[in-house]
Amino acid sequence: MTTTSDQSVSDAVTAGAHATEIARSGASNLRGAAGGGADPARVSAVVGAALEGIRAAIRDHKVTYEEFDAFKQWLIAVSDTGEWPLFLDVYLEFEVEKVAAATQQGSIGTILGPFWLDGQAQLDSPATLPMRDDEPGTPMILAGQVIATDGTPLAGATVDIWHTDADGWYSGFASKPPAGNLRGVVRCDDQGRYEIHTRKPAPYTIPLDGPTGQMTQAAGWSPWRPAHIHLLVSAPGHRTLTSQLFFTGDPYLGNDVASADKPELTLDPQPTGNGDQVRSDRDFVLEPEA
Ligand code: MBD
Ligand code: FE
Repeated sequence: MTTTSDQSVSDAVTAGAHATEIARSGASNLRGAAGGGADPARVSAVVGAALEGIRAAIRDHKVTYEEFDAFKQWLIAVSDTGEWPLFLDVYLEFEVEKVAAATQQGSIGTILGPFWLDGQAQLDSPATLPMRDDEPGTPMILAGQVIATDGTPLAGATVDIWHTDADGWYSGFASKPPAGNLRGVVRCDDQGRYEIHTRKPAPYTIPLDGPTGQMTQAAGWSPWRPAHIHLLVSAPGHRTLTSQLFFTGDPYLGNDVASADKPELTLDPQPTGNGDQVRSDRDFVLEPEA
């Protein structure tokens, strides 16, 4: 893992290097092992279409040599900063997810993104995520049940959850939160029920000091994602659901830089009467493995 003590290293480089290290092994891509095969017709069709898209942009917009050189330098910077996982997950993953979702049953999901980490705290429901003594933000309970498409409660289900703190930082990728903060793998009870105590996350901006953020701002696009909770919901013999949950009233809903928010994934947490604590209930439906 990249050191976070060197303050001269930007958050973009710190996050990028770590995300690249994970993506290199393929471990972050839980939906598809072993990538595209070597079928020449498919390579020609897909790569050809992608290249033609770029050539069309050059023709249609009369791209100059200065712009071509700037493009080269930008691509090199994406590599140098380790931002390929960030760039690809922000600007392309949602289309891949749509393709995958077209043949999936059960709860609607969305993209994984670049910030999942393996090996986090294993907790039994009801569980409190690892957090600092003075963890800022609104205390929040997320609870529900994991069931199969035929309605059977799924004993042995787990909910792998990760999200930013109330300042918008991910542990493991930003220097502020300690390792493992607001991440955990929660084992459901024998009825597939889970209850997770955490803090409400904040909206997130992609790093503005790296090439992905600079491109975004150069185009005048918003670099923000609405506040969200990432989830991987699993049960033996069932397809893992990759999802995220958002919050009603979030100013960035419908304008997510990663195009990953969906109306079906919006929570409306309600006060529990216990201080400023809020709660949302959400069930997940998993389809049997093919
Ligand atoms: C994120 O937090 C995220 O979830 C995605 C998909 C892309 C960039 C940052
Ligand atoms: Fe995220």
